[in-house]
Parts: sequence; structure tokens; C-alpha cells
Amino acid sequence: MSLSIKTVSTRPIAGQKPGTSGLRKKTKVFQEPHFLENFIQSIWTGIGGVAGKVLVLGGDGRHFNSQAAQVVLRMAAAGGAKKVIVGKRALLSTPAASNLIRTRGADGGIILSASHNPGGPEGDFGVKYNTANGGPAPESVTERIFEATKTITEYHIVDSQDVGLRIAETVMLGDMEIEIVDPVEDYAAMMAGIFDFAAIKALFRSGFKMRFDAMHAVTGPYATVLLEEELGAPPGTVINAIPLPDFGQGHPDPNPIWAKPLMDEMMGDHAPDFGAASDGDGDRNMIVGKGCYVTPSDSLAVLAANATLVSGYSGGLKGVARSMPTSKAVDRVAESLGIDCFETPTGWKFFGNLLDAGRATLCGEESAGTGSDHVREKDGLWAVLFWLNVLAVRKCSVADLMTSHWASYGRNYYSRHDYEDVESDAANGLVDHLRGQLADLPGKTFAGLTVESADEFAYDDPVDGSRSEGQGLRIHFDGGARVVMRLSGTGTSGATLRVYLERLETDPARFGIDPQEALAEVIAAAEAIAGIRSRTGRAAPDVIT
Ligand code: VG1
Ligand code: CO
Repeated sequence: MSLSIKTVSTRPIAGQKPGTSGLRKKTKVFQEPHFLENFIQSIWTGIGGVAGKVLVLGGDGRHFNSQAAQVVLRMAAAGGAKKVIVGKRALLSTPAASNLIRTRGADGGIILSASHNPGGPEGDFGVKYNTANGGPAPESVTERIFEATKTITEYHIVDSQDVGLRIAETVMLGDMEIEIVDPVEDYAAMMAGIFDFAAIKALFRSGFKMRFDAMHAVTGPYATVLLEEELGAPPGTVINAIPLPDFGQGHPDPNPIWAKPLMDEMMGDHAPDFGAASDGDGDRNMIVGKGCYVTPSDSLAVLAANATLVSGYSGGLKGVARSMPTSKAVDRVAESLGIDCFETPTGWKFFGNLLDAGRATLCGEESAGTGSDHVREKDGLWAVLFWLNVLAVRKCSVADLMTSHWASYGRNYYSRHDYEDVESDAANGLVDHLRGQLADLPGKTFAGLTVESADEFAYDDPVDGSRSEGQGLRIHFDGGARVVMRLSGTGTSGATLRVYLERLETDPARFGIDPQEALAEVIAAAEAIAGIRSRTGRAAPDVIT
């Protein structure tokens, strides 16, 4: 049955440049006439047309997810796509979508999500395009998509009713096949192939208590199946498990600020042994033990150090990679394992080539993203299962594991200070001013710390030779402390300044200090160099992680 294809005249809409992770805007902006359609048509143009292609489609369930999915299906059909594999109710976590693209040999995928940004009619919406390796489109592709948004004159969409997406079945939309799949099944099977489920089951049987906060986002169904149904954790282990269009009015960003109820429970007298949370689209993770928060940078280092205890990585790691602002804790593990440690710009798309080329097995970012070569995205539940598997083998508490890790490698005290919704001119002025000073900083002393070197990070991809410039300003001090500053590429209003602070401590007597205190000099030096308070007009950061 062919359907009639409507050709709709349109004009370029400004501001459709994909950022760190896809295009993110206020939901209301995405709902404006032609906004979504223009961007989807530009994706088709950027990938050389969608005709004959197989795509994966899903999203994190936020407001406008279902409507947007219907638009993508109609536009894929109009463009002559062969098939779309879509998660039931248009749900798929980002790592599950990555897995489906890879296992089904799809040409690419569209993920409807603004990830850790709040959702709802007043919140944010987003669209990400992933390529055939299952990973976020590299800059060469997002550039082509952006170019297309600047010259678009029309888009094509079939005239049809909505496609029912509530039952796992295969239906046709005109000549295009739509396979509706259970969003959890394939992902859960993949996890069972990587981790020792019997060991984790035994851990739960022994009385080990856990709390997983799905934050009313997409991991609820995944965590319920994996932790409660397959691994035998008691019912109630997973909380806020039903994905809601506005995430229950929460902010689905798993960090001590936005996952405060979980933090409070974990720091309380009756804390479970282990706590974890994930973000809107399921690619981030927060790990917290009884009375012991684990920074994402430390988590990456711990997983690297203990990887061979897990069957999926028993053969050892080919290498590790971290984003530039992520702490150097994993570097020290890599050094002792004798493997490469790559430093990439912020954003998961930069890990894809290293993973594809077999040069890195584990990757991570300070923003609560950890992952491996099992998919081409960061993966929240995977990280949680990895921790459970390590704890099941080592039979110790999270706090004990951290203490022994720091005893072997030292402790990289680390914090990120975010100044949100800063006036764009002020934020750009701060960065421009700092950039102008970089060459003169070495040798100067600020708050007792002497600058050893200062530069703007640029990345030369060791696999395809591509170069990415302007990836953050970094200042190294004598003794190994460091400050990094960059502007966020995922925000939707004003500018967000991120200030990353780090200092290595090797004296075991000083491993128990509050991170803000341990970093006091570095924080003061950052302020003295960049004049953050006066330039942003803020007395303090909005979010400290
Ligand atoms: C932030 C994080 C970055 C992460 C990106 C996408 O980007 O810093 O590490 O890859 O979000 O994560 P930015 O440009 O705002 O600093 V997700 O889970 O929101 O897709
Ligand atoms: Co995310």
C-alpha cells in the first residue's frame, strides 16, 4: 500500500547546530512549526538520504517523545526507508538503542532525548543521531546535518494516522516496515553475557541491600527486569521506576544534588549497602556506597583496576580512555597495567573510533558516564552491574574498596563547579579573556599555586587523524593540580560555565578530607586567574558535584 507523500515548503531555522550530544532545545521550541521536521529532514540529507536504510528509533519517554516518534516514522517512510526498528511505546534507553543498531546491522538510529536535562512542557527536548557503529554521529556527520539545516527549503512526510506502538509486532507504514520491539529484552540478554549473574544473585541472597533510583526516567523498566526479576533483588529495590513525561517534576541527572533523596538515604543510619541512579536516557550512572559517594572519575579507575574479575573483561583491557576534564585517577591505573590511556574532548562521540579500532576497552567521563566496547554509548546500568559484580567477587564494602584503591594509586580529589544560565556575553567574555592570558600564565603564582603550563585543548584523533579544536582551557600547576574551564554544549538557556578542579593526594593520612576543603587552594587559584565571581556576577556555583 503506498501512502501519499506531502512535500511541505519550509525555511531554514536558526540554531539547529548539534551540541555535545545532539540537538537540545526547550520542548516548546521543538514543538514550533517545522522545527522538528526541518531537523529530521536535515539528518536525512546529512547521511546521504534515508532511502533503503534501516534505522533504530526510541526515546527516553519525556513529554513530546511519542508525537516526535510519529513524525520521524512518517518522514522515514516518506524518504523511502526500508525499515525502522522501534522500542515499544517509542521507548529505548540510549545504550539499548546503541546495542540494537549494532546487533541488527542498522544503518543508524534516532534517539529522542535531552538526556539529563529536565523534561515536560516547560523543560527540554532533544534529538540525537547515531551512526552504524551504534555511536553518536562524529563531528563530520553533525557538520553535514547542520549545513543542511541552513539551506533546507522543503521536507517530505507521509499522510497517515499514528502508528500503534503498544504491542511488539511488525506493521507496515506504506512500503516501510516497522518492527516494534520490547525495549529491554535484547539489552538484558547482552548484560547476562558480560557479567556473572550467578555471583550477583548470590550476593543478593546473602542479604546485600541495594537501592536504585530510576528518577522516573527510562531505566525504570530496565532496572526492574535486571535487578529485581533476573538477579533476585527484593521488590522495592528500584524506586521511581515508572518513566513519566516530566520525570515526576525532577531533574534526571544522577549526582548528589539532583539525586538528593538517594544520597540522604545512603548517608543515613539505615543505609543499604549500595546505591545507584541513572539519568533521563539511561547512559549515566551514580555510584554510592553506605556513607561513601564515589566520584565518576574514581568509578572509572576502580572498574579499570578490577576489570579482570568480571568475565566479560577477564582477558584484560586493550586500553582506557577518558574525556580531558575527567580526573587522572584512571591514568594511574593504566600506567600500572601497562596499557594506553587516551584523553579525548568532552562527549561520547570522541570515544567511537578508539572503541572501533580496538584501542580502548573502557571509557569514562567525569559527568557520570562510563562505558565499554559492548556498545558505543555510555551505559548507566552496565556500570551498576559492573560494580555489583566486583563487589560480589571482592566481598567488601564500597568504602573499603575505595580505601584500598586510594592506598594503591593515591586519591585524585576532584570537583566540578557549574555556573548555570550565565548571560552568554559574560560567559564568552570570561573564556576569551582567559584564553588571551594563557601564554603569560606559566611561572606565575595564584593562591599559592604556581602555573606550570596552560593551553587550550585540541584533539587529534589517533585513528582517523581528524582534529577538534577549542575543547577547553586547562591550567596545570606545579605538583599536579589542575583547573579546566569550558562552556557546556548541552544547555538550552544562556551559557553554563563548567570549572573542573583536581589535585592528587598521595598521603594516606589525608585521604579522608572533604573534597571542597582538599581543593580549596585550587578553587582559589581558579578564581584569582579567571575572575569568575565578578565576570558572572555569581557569588557561588549553582551546582557542585
Ligand atoms: C555534558 C557532559 C558531557 C556529556 C554530555 C552528554 O556535556 O559534560 O560529559 O558527554 O553532557 O551527556 P556539556 O557540553 O554540557 O558539558 V548526556 O547523558 O546529557 O547525553
Ligand atoms: Co544521558
